[in-house]
Amino acid sequence: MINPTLPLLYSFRRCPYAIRARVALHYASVAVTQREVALRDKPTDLLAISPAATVPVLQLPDGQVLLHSLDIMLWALAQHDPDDWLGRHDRQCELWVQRNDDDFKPLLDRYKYAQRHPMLSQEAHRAQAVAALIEPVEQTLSHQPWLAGSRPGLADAALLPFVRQFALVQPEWFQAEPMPALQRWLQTQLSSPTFVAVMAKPAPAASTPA
Ligand SMILES: N[C@@H](CCC(=O)N[C@@H](CS)C(=O)NCC(=O)O)C(=O)O
Repeated sequence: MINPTLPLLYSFRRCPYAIRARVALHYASVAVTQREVALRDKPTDLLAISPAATVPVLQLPDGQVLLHSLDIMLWALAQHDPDDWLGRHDRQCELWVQRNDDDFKPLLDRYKYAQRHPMLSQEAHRAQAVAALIEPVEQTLSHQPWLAGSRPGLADAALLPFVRQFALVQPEWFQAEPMPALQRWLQTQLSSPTFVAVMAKPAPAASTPA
């Protein structure tokens, strides 16, 4: 049953964009009704409000619709921002997100689905992804614990699900690589109560009694 007084979040559990939106909503303690979407069978009410029909989408009770993960994050932080992530949302933070979304994500997809891009070996795809984001993040984190400095911020949450995906492609290779700062940063966030909560499996839809 959908509660019309709560924002409605169309989500997909494993989608990195949806994960970053859920992390921000959870951090901001914003209650939402969450609707898990099957990407191959999108609900008609999602198609009606989102021309691109991507997830996440957040529909607010006043009818406003947020179609991008970053807009959902910023909206959530505007509601409540207990550790002042917005205070550290500067040009550098924007550049990290841009580098992640525009440069790293397509390379990550090629590394993940290397057999669909046989002009390069999987190792070569991986090396491109490392150069685009992984190496610069490791360098930054080797002299400060978080991307914005001494405290976590929006960039850490925004990049986390994508770096997680990268780590999961070849987990043994990832663990063996000398990237201690990045590995610690990733592990700290993956074991945080917020991340654990947002990755909980959605409850199955209630079945109609026979
Ligand atoms: N710019 C969007 C991108 C979202 C996106 O691409 N989500 C993927 C899933 S991870 C999606 O919905 N793809 C559409 C599809 O698979 O049909 C955002 O930041 O929210």
